[in-house]
Amino acid sequence: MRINQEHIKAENEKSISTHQTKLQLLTATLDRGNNDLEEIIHRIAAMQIAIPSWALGTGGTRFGRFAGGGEPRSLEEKIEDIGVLHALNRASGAISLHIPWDIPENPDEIKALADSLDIRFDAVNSNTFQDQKDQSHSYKFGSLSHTEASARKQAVDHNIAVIEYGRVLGSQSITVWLSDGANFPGQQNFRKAFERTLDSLQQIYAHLPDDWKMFVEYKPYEPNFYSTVIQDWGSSMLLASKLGSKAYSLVDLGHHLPNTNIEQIVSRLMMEGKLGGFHFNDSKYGDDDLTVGSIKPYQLFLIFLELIQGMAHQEFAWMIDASHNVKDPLEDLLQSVEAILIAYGQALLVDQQALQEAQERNDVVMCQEILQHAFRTDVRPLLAEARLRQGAALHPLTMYRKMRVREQLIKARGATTLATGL
Ligand SMILES: [Mn+2]
Repeated sequence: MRINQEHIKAENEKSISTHQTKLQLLTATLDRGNNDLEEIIHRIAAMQIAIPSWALGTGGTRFGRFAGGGEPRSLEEKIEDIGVLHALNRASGAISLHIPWDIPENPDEIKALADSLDIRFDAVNSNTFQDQKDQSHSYKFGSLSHTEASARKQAVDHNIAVIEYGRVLGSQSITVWLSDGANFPGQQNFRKAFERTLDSLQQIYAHLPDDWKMFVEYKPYEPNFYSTVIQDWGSSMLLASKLGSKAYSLVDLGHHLPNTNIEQIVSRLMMEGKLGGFHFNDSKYGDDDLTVGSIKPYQLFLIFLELIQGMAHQEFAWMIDASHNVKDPLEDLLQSVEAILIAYGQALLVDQQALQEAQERNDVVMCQEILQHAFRTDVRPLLAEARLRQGAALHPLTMYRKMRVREQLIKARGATTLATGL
């Protein structure tokens, strides 16, 4: 289904005066120059978050999956769903493909469809954490780090094939996440496993087009529970540094042990020019894949406070990497994008000069005041204004429900469809 832009415009008209009042009030309260606020609105409007192709269906856990109905049955329908999101918020103009779950069989048609919805192809993702039906070697004991050369070659070849799928569609980056590791002490030689992984990544890197980037994602545990080969940002950055200038680390918010200072990791990676991509989600305990901003919005704000310093010099690949077990996936994604933009907007509000001055004179109290003043500001009118100017909905979630999108999708696709993916 496609969203009618005229419908959005008509709905926006109904609440425009309330919006304008809120915006005027915020502008007056903030005591910032108009140019300054204009700049913030422009930057919010320019932010685009990629939606992964596996996030359009209801996610499951190892205990079960409860489909919500109307799930996309093909890559085409997944792109159409992202088109719905993008029409509503104008901030979801990219898709991140997962191969082999979403192989583009007719790349020309897929590309034309995405173009018509103003959606570009972000990083492609390889999968060597599962065995596919027709594959010769099992990944049960690893892929790029496997003890057997034939299994490693199969995993390398898969990554090269993924690059080719992406190249045809206009992607310019590949994200490699490995589940390789060990469940028990003594199972794996740490050093050999790392060296084999580096060697495999080097072979993939050799096939990377000149204008491409490779993102090396890390994760401390799961599905292996004793060790993983790329367990943290140190190992990830080490690999990226050894690989070369086109390789970067990728930070997934859920891939840290509890209470890790992620904003400091972000700062360190950016300092070395090695932060390439970011996966957004939220968590209470582990890699919980919850809606962005649902548990720790202050952490997200602090991370953006670091990120905006790097955003002035380079582009990052932004993607939502979450799973929706009990929510309508599209509603959940709208919430996640909103949470990202709120944290970004709040970070942009921080008076950087005053903060630096307070830091230099060790005025600890003022440092906290400056940060929390921005964090406690309701920046949603700035987001709404950014959307309004782009023809998107003032309130995307409200609009989604008013338009009865899910009901229409169920009518068109059925109540029992299952999207591919986890
Ligand atoms: Mn991830």
